[in-house]
Amino acid sequence: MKLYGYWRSSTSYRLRIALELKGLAYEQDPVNLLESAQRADSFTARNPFAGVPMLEADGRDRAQSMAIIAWLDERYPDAPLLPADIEKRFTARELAYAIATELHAPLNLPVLKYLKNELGHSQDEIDTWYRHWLAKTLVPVERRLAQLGTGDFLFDAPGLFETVLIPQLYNARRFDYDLSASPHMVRIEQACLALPAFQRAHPDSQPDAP
Ligand SMILES: N[C@@H](CCC(=O)N[C@@H](CS)C(=O)NCC(=O)O)C(=O)O
Repeated sequence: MKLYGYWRSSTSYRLRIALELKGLAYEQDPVNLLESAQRADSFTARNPFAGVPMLEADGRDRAQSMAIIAWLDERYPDAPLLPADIEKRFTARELAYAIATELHAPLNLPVLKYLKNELGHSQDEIDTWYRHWLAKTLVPVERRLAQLGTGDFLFDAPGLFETVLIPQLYNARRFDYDLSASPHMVRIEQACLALPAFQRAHPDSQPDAP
């Protein structure tokens, strides 16, 4: 398998965590987003979404991180990312999809560039935008974790939820989002970052990290 990603892209980080948790071997071919390599004809011919991650696997170029992760879990059923219990699976998806669908979209690089270049917003205004949309989803996620009384992980071991949460917390810290009122997420983050799978997937461990 070959992963086309970018070291600091949260969706690439998300997919690396999934690959690592499932113990799957993969090569990397970095795509430099700062040089707009994702929009090169040679890349969009393979991935019309013009973004990362893309996973070359079983003779196909696969886009969209959540679809890729679901495919990996079905294709390689060992080390499942979702619990066996249907209600627990629901909870993991409820929280993971909230982050993947509602939080990621307004914070994507083209959105931030549009705010800056087309609408002329300052970096301070963009940072405020970023923190606003982080809170809109991270506050209810934290409340749900408190209701559930979670420990080091959502359930017994890290899975889909942690795969999606950890990259978003990495971004939240980059934008100085205040996590002091989010003890459940912070505890889960600390427990995950202590594990080799998450350390190998971390942006700083990637071949294209500066
Ligand atoms: N829904 C997509 C989103 C992918 C995405 O937003 N990728 C970003 C990096 S995190 C990207 O490639 N941005 C560059 C661009 O859109 O020009 C997924 O989950 O894979």
